[in-house]
Amino acid sequence: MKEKVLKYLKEQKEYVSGEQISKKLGVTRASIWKIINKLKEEGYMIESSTKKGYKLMEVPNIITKEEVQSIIKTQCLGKNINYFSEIDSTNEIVKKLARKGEAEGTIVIADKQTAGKGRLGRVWESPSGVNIFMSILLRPQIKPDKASQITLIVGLAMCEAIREVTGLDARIKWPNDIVVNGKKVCGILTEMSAEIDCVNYVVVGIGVNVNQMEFSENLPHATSLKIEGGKEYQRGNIISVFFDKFESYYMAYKTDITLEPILPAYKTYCITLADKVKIIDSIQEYIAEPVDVLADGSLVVKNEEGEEKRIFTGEVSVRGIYGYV
Ligand code: BT5
Repeated sequence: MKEKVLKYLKEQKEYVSGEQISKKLGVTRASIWKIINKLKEEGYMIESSTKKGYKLMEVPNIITKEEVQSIIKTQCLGKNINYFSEIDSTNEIVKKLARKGEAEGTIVIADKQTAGKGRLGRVWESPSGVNIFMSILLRPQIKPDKASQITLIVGLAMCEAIREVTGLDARIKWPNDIVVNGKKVCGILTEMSAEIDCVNYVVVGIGVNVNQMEFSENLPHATSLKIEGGKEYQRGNIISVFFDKFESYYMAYKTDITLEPILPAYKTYCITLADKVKIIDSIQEYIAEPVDVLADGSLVVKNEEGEEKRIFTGEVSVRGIYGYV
């Protein structure tokens, strides 16, 4: 009921009486009063006047279940939102839910992670109150070798969401880091459970540095939207715009299992295509000229001997020749 009251208050431009809310939502005025008090405790500024009723004046920068539910506009994804003020890793929780049979589109959001993970066992810095840590459960009917393609779709949707909400020139470092002014603001970790020829489920975990102002010394390539944009951003807005975009791309992808429709936009924002890169694989490092990103998500590069090579996600690291991008 709390999310319904919140949504209703958000829709009203003027004061609305307790009686109106209770009639509209079919609950007693006493429960409305309790819910309003709870919302106030969470930081919502709600003006109450005995004559006029209630009016929502300001929304706090939080990403609780009710806040996200009140702004998310998706049709299929995000119908089941689980929120934790503190958790080890949102990916781990989604994996547990997946094993229990939860439906596609289930989301786990956390305000803080105590064991946030990057790829290959790396650590993802996850302090409280400032960033987005969320994971999505997907159950696409695809072969396991296609799962990494979903990460590119997520990267594009988040890059576009960041651009739209902040106006910053966010770019994608192939395959799916998002950078602003050459530094990383978002990382994506895709994990899956699969049989030889079919995927049981995919978990996409996304970490966005939204309002963090300082990073550990060992993270020279990290930045946040607030550091780059010089102002604070509502975390909920970024989540909501992201889901708008991601849902439409993902639904289209599930029909044809190709990245073809998103490639033009992906390439527009892909900073890796802009300049020479250093390719680091398990045996060697070499400088190459980026050529293209293909519909299967691979990156085509030309080495210094003029030979073209296709690089698949997960096989190698791609760096700028003078730094991270
Ligand atoms: C990633 O790994 O970029 C994937 C990060 C995914 C994090 C999300 S948060 C929600 C969900 N739950 C999880 O437990 N994880 C996901 P990778 O490309 O391996 O980058 C990791 C490297 O980035 C680290 O080794 C650090 O060098 C650096 N790093 C760590 N924390 C960072 C941060 N907050 N911002 C930018 N860089 C960071």
